[in-house]
Amino acid sequence: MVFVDEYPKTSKLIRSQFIVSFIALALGAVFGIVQALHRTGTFRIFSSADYYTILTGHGVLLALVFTTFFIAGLFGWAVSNSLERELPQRAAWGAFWLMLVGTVLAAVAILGGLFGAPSILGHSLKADVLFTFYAPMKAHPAFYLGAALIIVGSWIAGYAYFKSLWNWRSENAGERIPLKTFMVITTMLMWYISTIGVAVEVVVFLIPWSLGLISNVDPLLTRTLFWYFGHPVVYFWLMPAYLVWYTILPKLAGGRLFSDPLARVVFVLFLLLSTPVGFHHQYVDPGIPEGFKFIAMTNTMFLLLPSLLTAFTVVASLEHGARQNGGKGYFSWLRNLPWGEPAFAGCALAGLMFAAGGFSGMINAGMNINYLIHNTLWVPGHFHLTVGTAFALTAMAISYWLVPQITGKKLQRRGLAAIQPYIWFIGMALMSNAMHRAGLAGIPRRTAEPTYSEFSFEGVAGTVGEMRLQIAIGGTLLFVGAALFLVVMAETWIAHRGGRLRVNSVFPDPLSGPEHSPRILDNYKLWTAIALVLIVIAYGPPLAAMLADGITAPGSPPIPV
Ligand code: HAS
Ligand code: CU
Repeated sequence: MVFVDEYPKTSKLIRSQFIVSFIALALGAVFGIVQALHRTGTFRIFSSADYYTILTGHGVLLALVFTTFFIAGLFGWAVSNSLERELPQRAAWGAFWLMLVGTVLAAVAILGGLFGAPSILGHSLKADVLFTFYAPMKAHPAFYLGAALIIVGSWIAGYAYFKSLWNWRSENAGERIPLKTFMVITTMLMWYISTIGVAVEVVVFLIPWSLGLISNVDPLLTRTLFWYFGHPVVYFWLMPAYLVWYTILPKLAGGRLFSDPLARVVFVLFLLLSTPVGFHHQYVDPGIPEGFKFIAMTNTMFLLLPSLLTAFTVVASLEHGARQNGGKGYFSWLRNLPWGEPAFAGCALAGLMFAAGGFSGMINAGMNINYLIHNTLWVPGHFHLTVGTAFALTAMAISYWLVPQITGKKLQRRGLAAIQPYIWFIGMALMSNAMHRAGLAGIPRRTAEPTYSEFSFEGVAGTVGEMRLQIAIGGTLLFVGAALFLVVMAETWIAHRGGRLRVNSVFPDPLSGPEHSPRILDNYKLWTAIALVLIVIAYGPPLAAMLADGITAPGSPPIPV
C-alpha cells in the first residue's frame, strides 16, 4: 500500500511543506547564481550596494527556509511511517501556518531592500543582515518577528512528533522506540535546547532594539546567544540527512542497516555534544576567555566521533548491499551499487562530499588554525559541502523516492533525475574546492568586491583568476542542478496517477537490531540532563560575565581562567 493511501492527511501536510521548501529552493538558487557571478566579476546585473540583500536572501531562503520546511516534511513521514499512524493534525497544521507566516514576513523584509527600503511602520523595510542575523547589523522588526514565528512553529511541529510517540507508547508498552522516530525525537530535543538561545536573542534583544524600545544591545552577548544556537542548527540539518543514510539508503543499495545500536549511540552523542561547542565560531571574538574557547574546541573534537561512526556504519551497510548484488573484492563491490538510481546516487554522492566537508570542519575547529581561515572564502567552501551538499543533495535525492509516495505518482523524467546528482557533484567539487583554496589565499567571504583596489592575492597553487572561474562555472552547474531537480518535481507533481511507483516504505530489518542495543539509550531524561550539565559548564561562567556588566552594555569584565 502506498503511503499516500495509508496516511492521506499526513501526506497532504508533507506535500504542503515540500512545496514551500521547493519554492524557497528555487528563489534561493536564483539569488545564489546572481551573487556568485557578481562576486567573481563574471556577470553583473545589480549594484554592489545590493550585494548583502541578495546574499541574505540566498542564505535565509536556502539555509533556513528550504531546510526547515523540508525537514518538517521528512520528519512527519518518518514518525508517521515508523509509528504507523497519522500525525496529530491540529498541531502539525498550526505549526505549518505559523512557519509560513514567519517566512513570508522575513522574505518581505529582505526583498524590501531591493525596492528602495520603503519606510513601513516607521522603519525602513530591509534586512541585509545575512543568515547569521546577529547585532550590530539591524533589520526591520518584521524580519525578527518572522524568525521568531518560524522558531515557535518548529517547536509546535516537534510537539506533534512527541504526541505521536506518547500515543504509540500507550498502545505498545515496553517496546523499543522505532529507529526513525528515535532519531526524530533526539534531533528535536537537541533543537529545543539550542533554539532557546536564538529565541532569547530575538525576543529579548533584537525585536525591542529594532522597534526602538531599547537603544543599545551588547553585540558580544547577542553573538554568543546566536552561536549557542548556530552550531546545533548545523546538526539540525545533518541529522535528517543521517536519518536518510541510516534508514533508507541501505535499502536503496539492496542491503540492510549494519547496526541499529550504533545508530542510536550516534544520535545520543549529538544530543549531548552539539550545543556546548558554539564558541568555535567565536575564536576571534574578544571578551570570551581562552579557556572556554578551549573547552569548546575539545568538545568539538569529541563531536567528530558520531560522524566517524556514521561513516563506518553507513559504508558497511552499503557494502553489505553491494555484496548481496554480487559485489566482490576490497573495493570492486562499489561497482555493484545502483549508481543509475537517482535516489541512491544522490545520497551516496552527498555522503562522499560530506567526508571532504567534515575534514575542512576539523580544520575550522582547531583554535589556532582557525585564525588562518576565519572570515575567508574557505568557510563558505566548508558549508557548501555540508549543508549545501550533505543536506541539500540528500534532500533532493530522497525526494525522488519520497515524492512518488506522498503523491501516488510515478517519478517523471527519470533520465534527468539520474544525471542531476552528478551535475550537483561536479559543480560543487569545482566551486567548493576553489573556495577553500581562495580562502587559503586570504580572499574574504561576505563581500561583493573581494579584490579591493590596491591589493592582489597570491594563490598557493594556481591563480586567483582561475579560482574565480571555477567558482563561476561550479555555481552555474549548481544552478542547473537545482533547476533540473525542480523540473522533475514539477512534472511529477502534475502528472496523473498510474503506473508502478518502483518505491515503497517497507524496510528490511537491520543486521544488528534494537534487541542488541542497551535500553538505556532510549532514556531521554538521562541524556537531556547530561546535555544540560555540559552546557552549564561550557556557557555558564562566560555568559554570567557578559551579563554582569549590564545586559545591554558591550563586552564583559575579564574572568580568571
Ligand atoms: Fe561546520 C562553520 C566545524 C560540520 C555548517 N559550518 C560552519 C558554517 C556552516 C557550517 C553553515 O570549528 C558557517 C557559519 C557562518 O556563516 O559563519 N563543522 C565543523 C566540524 C564539523 C562541522 C568540526 N558544519 C558541519 C555540518 C554543517 C556545517 C554538518 C551543516 C550541515 N564549522 C566548523 C567550525 C566553523 C564552521 C569551527 C567556524 C569557522 C569559522 O571560523 O567561521 C563536524 O561535524 C564534521 C564531522 C564530519 C566528518 C565526516 C564523516 C564522513 C561521513 C561520510 C560517510 C560517507 C558516506 C558515503 C555515507 C568527520 C559521515 C559512502 C559512499 C560510498 C559510495 C562508499
Ligand atoms: Cu559549528
